[in-house]
Amino acid sequence: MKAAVTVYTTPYCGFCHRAKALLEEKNVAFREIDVDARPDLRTWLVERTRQRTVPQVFVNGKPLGGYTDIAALDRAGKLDPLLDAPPSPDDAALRD
Ligand SMILES: N[C@@H](CCC(=O)N[C@@H](CS)C(=O)NCC(=O)O)C(=O)O
Repeated sequence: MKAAVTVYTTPYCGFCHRAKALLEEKNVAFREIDVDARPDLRTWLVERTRQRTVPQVFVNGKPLGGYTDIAALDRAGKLDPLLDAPPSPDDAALRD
């Protein structure tokens, strides 16, 4: 899995744990950013994803949504190809 994966989370969030577990099952390395005490990042995430929940999973700068979204992509066989694609300098920048 070559993609650059970032997961925005909060502690005590069941969907965050499930998203991370799915990625860990696939041996995907990912960066986790805790937005619990970061209202600035929360605001940016809403602007970027149009969603107000965590987790928010980004692959090579592209927002994929939360756990149910990546699980649906996985069931459809569409997640692994995204995770196998290497990052490019043109990828949208993320915040931390
Ligand atoms: N379908 C979403 C549901 C995510 C969700 O409901 N997350 C909760 C935390 S586990 C949330 O963000 N609630 C609103 C909030 O914390 O502000 C997913 O699978 O990621």
